[in-house]
Amino acid sequence: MAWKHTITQDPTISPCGFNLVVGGGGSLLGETMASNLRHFSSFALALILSISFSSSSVWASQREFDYFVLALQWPGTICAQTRHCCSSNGCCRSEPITYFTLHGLWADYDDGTWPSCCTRAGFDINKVESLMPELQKYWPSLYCTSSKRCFGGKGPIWAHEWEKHGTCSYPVIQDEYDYFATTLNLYTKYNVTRILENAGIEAANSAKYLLGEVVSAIKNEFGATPLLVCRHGSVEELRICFNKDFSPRDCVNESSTLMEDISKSSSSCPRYISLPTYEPLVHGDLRGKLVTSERTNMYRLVASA
Ligand code: U2P
Repeated sequence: MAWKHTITQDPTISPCGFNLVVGGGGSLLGETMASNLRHFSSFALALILSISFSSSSVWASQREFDYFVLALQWPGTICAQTRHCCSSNGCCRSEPITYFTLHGLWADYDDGTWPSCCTRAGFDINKVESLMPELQKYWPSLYCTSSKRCFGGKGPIWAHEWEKHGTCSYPVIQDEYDYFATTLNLYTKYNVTRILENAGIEAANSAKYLLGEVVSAIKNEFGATPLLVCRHGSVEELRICFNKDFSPRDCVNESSTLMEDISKSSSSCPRYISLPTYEPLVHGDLRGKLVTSERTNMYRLVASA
């Protein structure tokens, strides 16, 4: 199981990753004749492979996924780890985020593995401009580091999620806009923060909730079993799952999969879990002057040490 997991996750060895590597043959243009001849065989091979792995055949070579995972993050847990701030980090907003935010919509296989980087359709922010207010509010990055893109370079979290997962959700999801609009619709339709609040499960540093109580609250409203990921007893992620027609379904049991998480001891939540709150590291307008707080001063001391 562990090796399968690694293989399907690694974009560099997915069919489309291979396509990218051989696509480099185009750089032969402009070289001297001698050089062209020397490289002719690799160019020919690249050309043949590029044709056979063209984007339409990538779909054919990639086994279709089985179900969707809507992965949500709990900022209270993630933002408590923030050690420095930047304008792109949602944790650094002056007002703490008090609701689950989006991590991504993932196309997974029933065996606990997932495809990744299935086509070369790179993220284009212009295509989702009309969704930007919702993306900023509900799908912020909770880190300062940029996310890895499928074929080199880094970008916003949206680029990572679309390229790694969105491109593998065909034929249910048709394109980049569809991916983000569908994800936002699911997120709004199944408001897990409200579901938990209605069950009396609210964010608080002092409160501990029975894991079973949290799972039942979601199950009762959503209609299927979620998957929780914890860090030191605090909820880090809550995942709900869908069939390809977007009807709720149980998530794949964590004990049989998610070897990566298990090795980091983060998927096994204890019997009692918490939904902590956090105080933003930096208050104020990050583009201009910063209004200091006790924690900001602490940060400055650490930074200048
Ligand atoms: O859990 C660690 C990372 O593995 C990817 N993942 C996990 C479970 C799953 O069902 N599908 C899946 O893709 C996620 O990778 P990311 O999108 O963050 O790159 C998850 O964070």
